Amino acid sequence: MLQNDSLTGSSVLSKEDIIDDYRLACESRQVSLLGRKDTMGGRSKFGIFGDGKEVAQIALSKVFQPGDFRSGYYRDQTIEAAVGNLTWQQFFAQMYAHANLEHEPNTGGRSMNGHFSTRWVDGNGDWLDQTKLYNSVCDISSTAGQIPRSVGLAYASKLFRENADLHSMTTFSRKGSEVVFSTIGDASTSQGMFWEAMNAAGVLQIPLIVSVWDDGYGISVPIEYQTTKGSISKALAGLQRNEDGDGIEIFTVNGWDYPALVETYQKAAKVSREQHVPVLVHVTELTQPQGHSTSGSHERYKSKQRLQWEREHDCNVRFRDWILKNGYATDDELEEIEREAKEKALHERNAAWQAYRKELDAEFNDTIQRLQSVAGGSSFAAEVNNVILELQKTYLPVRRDMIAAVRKVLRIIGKEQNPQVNALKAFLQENLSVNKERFNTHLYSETKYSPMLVEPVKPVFSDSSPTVDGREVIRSYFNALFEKDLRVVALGEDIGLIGDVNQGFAGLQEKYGEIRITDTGIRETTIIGQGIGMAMRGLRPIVEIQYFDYIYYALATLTDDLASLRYRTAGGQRAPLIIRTRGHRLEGIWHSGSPMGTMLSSLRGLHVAVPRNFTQAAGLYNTLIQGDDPALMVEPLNSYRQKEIMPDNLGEYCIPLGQPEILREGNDLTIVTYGSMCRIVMEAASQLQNSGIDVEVIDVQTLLPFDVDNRIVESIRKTNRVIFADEDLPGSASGYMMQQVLEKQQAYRWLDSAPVTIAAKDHRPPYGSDGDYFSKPNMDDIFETVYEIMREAAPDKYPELFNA
Ligand SMILES: Cc1ncc(C[n+]2csc(CCOP(=O)(O)OP(=O)(O)O)c2C)c(N)n1
Repeated sequence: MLQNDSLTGSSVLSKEDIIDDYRLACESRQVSLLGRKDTMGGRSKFGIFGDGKEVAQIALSKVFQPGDFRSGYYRDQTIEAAVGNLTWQQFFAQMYAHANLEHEPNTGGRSMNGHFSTRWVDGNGDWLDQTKLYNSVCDISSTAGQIPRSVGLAYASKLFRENADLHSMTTFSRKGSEVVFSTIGDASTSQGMFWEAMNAAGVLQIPLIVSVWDDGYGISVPIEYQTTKGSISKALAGLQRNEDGDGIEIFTVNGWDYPALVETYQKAAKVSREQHVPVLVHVTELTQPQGHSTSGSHERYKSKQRLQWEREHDCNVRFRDWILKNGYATDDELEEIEREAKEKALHERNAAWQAYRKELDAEFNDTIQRLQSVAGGSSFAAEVNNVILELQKTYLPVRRDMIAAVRKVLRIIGKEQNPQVNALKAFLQENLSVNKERFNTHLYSETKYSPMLVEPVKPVFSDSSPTVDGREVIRSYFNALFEKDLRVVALGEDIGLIGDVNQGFAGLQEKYGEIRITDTGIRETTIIGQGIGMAMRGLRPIVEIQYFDYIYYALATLTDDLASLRYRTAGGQRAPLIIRTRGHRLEGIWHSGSPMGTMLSSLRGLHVAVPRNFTQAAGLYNTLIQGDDPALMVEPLNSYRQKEIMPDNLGEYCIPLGQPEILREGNDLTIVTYGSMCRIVMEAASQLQNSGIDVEVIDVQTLLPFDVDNRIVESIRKTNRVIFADEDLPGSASGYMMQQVLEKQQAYRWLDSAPVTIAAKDHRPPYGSDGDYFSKPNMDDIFETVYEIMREAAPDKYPELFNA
């Protein structure tokens, strides 16, 4: 009678297990149904649910062990509940955007529903013991965006297994026995990220189990439009491992077939955990009982036949039939379970709603009372009362409504002087600050490990400090770092065997082994993903994007996943990954890029360092490696062969973030710049000196953060004139610097001349020295721009340079 005879060992299912599973499947279904109703009824803005995928997720969760990772997407509510990460009350709290970590610990109300996570960082900023957690990386909405980092999470297991020096990191790994469960919808496998990751996983041989929840559609677009042969397992068949060599294991199983699913996941987890083989589990014939999300109805694009087929193949219905057919429970018993599940879902939903409204209603009543007391003593009572009435009429008022009403009232009566008005003003300020904490925090580390708190240490030079190429400085720094910190690993294209295209790692693979300094395929997105996943597991990866211009390939992963991680978890997760790249001027359209503005717009949440040479780079790396934030380091591509004096204390000195350096003092005009432009600006400054113009040159060193102590305004106070110079596009990073200094530091107050930006031309720089000269700002441009500013201010002192 038992249909699960094929299940082996301790995992043979008992009747109790099966009934518990059915109960969970029913509860999960009920919360999906209720969730949709809640959105339709206006309680939440949006809903997306895991209905139709319950049974497969239960099967997966049976092999999900403490220490393993889920790196999935918005359908995974059943896995999360099954492993105990999610209560249904929390599920609803997230739907309501309950911005309170006690109620919504996944994201503190920051993400829409279906975005789950476990918290890894305790109140002191220390890592929790990940080997005891069912780790769940906070989901992102971008389809397939979860896949690149999954590679890194699984790759970390490989490092933990193969590098004995890491075996002491017992709160992160049990010698690499952790597997990573990644999940993805069938349509999202169309994304390049997915293909890149599957190939990388096959190459790397890592314990990554990718489940494709195949319900045949990506919103309305059917699988035939998405996937070659209409089947991801068929399309990927060439990766199937066989006796000839490595590859991935591929399983295909119907999503309504409970025993087959349980068995499949047992096999998948065993081979992956024990042998570090990547696995694809293609779960077919899944359904979407309520359609894609609350945004639409699937009746619009599914035929009647398809809808009928979905009803018949609903995994919960099939599971029920199987239980009955095999005598594990009677119809009455199952009905009782279904009734209880419905009740439980309702109860949890009501509890979530009450907890959510309780906070808001208390604030609402308080606000009304304060407004009323202000109205009482005001000569504008009628107008204030109108605002109160409007607020009282609001359906399910939220904080926005309350604070907007308070601000409106203050605009009406703000000039009146009485204790109530003052109290209302104070109330507003307090509220703004509480909500700032609620919604605007944790973009960067607020822990004791913030790189902003790293003690600066100055580089030390002595008579015996050698003068060497810049590349030798950075290589020696990496050598010192790898010697000192066993958690540090580096990977990227060409960094292993040849020590990177500019020799920054020359000889270091030989010294520290392939496991620590590793060549990768040409796959920028998963290089970043590999770094993110490793950093999430306590390692300190430095991953390389070979040339800055190629960072665009990985930009989606950088911005959606890495940059948002700490913020979207309200400080619960972090990935202190350092990305190393080389940029600014060299030669050619794809090797001269300095797209700093793009980085500044996309990468808030990362620190962005733009050192002018390798002495500075080494000190900035050393600060970043001690912090717990991610960062991008743009090394100056044309400086690897420039001579520098090698500091005696490499690996010890730390250059603080957000501290500009004055490279040259002057009284007439301030030039704010960074990176490779420093040298050109310094040359211009020295030539300008010959014309009697005394320029102050400031290297900002890091663009994020930017001059945290407002030192640049002090310079402008003295010179009263400023140029922001870089080689990005006009209005890009130079515009950002201008905003930071003129607006934030209020430097406009001290200006006697119009502020000016000097940037590159709008197009990418052509190849060759002439292309560079006529496209990027050069010494002559800077000289003349400065001179013209000075001439405009004092034409008698500075005669026309030459007739144009
Ligand atoms: C990069 C990106 N493109 C488009 C979307 C909009 N979108 C959200 S879900 C979805 C369909 C996903 O279908 P599938 O991968 O099959 O997963 P399912 O929702 O069916 O489980 C689309 C197009 C998105 N979230 N991210």
